[in-house]
Amino acid sequence: PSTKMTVEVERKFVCDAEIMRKLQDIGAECVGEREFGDQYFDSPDFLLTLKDFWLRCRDGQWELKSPAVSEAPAETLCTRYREITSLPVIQSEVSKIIRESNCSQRKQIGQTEDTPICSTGDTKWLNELGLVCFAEFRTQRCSYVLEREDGAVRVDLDRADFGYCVGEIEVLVPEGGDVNAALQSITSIAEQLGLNSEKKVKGKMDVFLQRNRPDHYNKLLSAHIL
Ligand code: V4E
Repeated sequence: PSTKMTVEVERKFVCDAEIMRKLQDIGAECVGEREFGDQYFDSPDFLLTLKDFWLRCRDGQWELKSPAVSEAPAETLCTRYREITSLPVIQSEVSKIIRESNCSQRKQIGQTEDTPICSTGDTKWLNELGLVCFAEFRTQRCSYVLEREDGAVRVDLDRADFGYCVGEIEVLVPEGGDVNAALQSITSIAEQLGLNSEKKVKGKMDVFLQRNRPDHYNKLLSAHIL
């Protein structure tokens, strides 16, 4: 399986009524609107998300986001996550985390060291690793692209079905690529859009958990994950 990975560098922002006009003014091109459904999975004791790992199925496409390590200095407004989309690689990474934790802290929940990860049934591997869906919601997304000298920057305007709107300026950097350049592009576009808030903006997951899973939300807050 392909192990190609990318790092997603992203800054969220609060959308105002003027945002679409502002995007057009700075030369962003609307590349379409779509709707998708996300399901996020974790163990009942939050092993993945407490490590800042986010396992998602979006309309049948699996993705695992994990914190990216990079040389670029820490920056509070932008996040950096490594993204894996190959299901076998995702299964192997997730299995490693769950098994490591089972060995060190948790009671065995049925599987042994050499349990094969089976992908024949859709949910079999999830069951074998004891993973359950903890968040499910749909999003309507308007996407814009800004072509810059050093590559494309994407701006997504999201509306989740539980009534929360958020914008994201995002650059995908191939593993080993220039994260600093991506941070600079994002900062410069944020300035052009007149986003001058220094506060970190909540993502859809923040708001979903706060409303629907307060215990999980508080655990992640205490662990400084959200
Ligand atoms: C990484 C993460 C989560 C997974 C969802 O990531 P996000 O980019 O927020 O969602 P979305 O729908 O825009 O995904 P995309 O289409 O870009 O793949 S949920 C929480 N986190 C961690 C996190 C954080 N700690 N702080 C901020 C500002 N964002 C995310």
